[in-house]
Amino acid sequence: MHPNRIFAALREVLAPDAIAIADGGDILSFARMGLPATTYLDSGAFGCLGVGVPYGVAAALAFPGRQVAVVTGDGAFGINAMEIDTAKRHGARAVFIVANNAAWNIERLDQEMNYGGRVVGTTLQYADYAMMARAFGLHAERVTDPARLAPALAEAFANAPALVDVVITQHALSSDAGKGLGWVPDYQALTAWDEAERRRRQ
Ligand SMILES: Cc1ncc(C[n+]2csc(CCOP(=O)(O)OP(=O)(O)O)c2C)c(N)n1
Ligand SMILES: [Mg+2]
Repeated sequence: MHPNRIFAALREVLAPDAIAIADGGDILSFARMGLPATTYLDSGAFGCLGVGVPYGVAAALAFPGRQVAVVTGDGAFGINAMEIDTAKRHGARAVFIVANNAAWNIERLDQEMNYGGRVVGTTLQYADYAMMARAFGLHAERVTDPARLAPALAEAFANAPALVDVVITQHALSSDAGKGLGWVPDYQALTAWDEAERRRRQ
């Protein structure tokens, strides 16, 4: 499944006042282009991984009447994944959407494209994050069929806090693919935004 399917499905289920949060590598670049929300938080210019889940918990507690959608890479999710327990215990009704590509993929792709295909330390496993979430008492579903995405998200928002584990391909090229987020652009966080800013300034 292509990661952009997640944003297409979110467009079907998010209310206009929804709060959207993104965290990860490639999935962050895709989200910056495709996540439909007017209230939006992410890991900023330095791309500090791990903020997604705690941002989601905080946003859901601060705005209990609004949908909170956290789209996070599986790598980024792992950094603060335990905080789904906090969400459950404190009734923070966020929906955590794990873009599960079994990799720190923006780095894996960087190694594949720019380091002679020597992939070292950047693969994960297609772990069952839905099973993990159920262990903490969250509603959860693992989605492999794109047709199931929008209904799974709707059910997640109805039963939040919830987690939707979406199995996606490693072979989708984001606008930042190939640079591994190793360089911080001069003006804007996303390469595509930085290039637009340069054109604007000329
Ligand atoms: C705290 C921290 N450690 C390392 C990095 C470097 N880094 C940027 S993106 C990335 C991979 C993220 O993997 P994942 O969250 O699974 O997203 P994907 O690229 O697979 O969509 C890494 C390791 C970072 N930005 N922040
Ligand atoms: Mg990943």
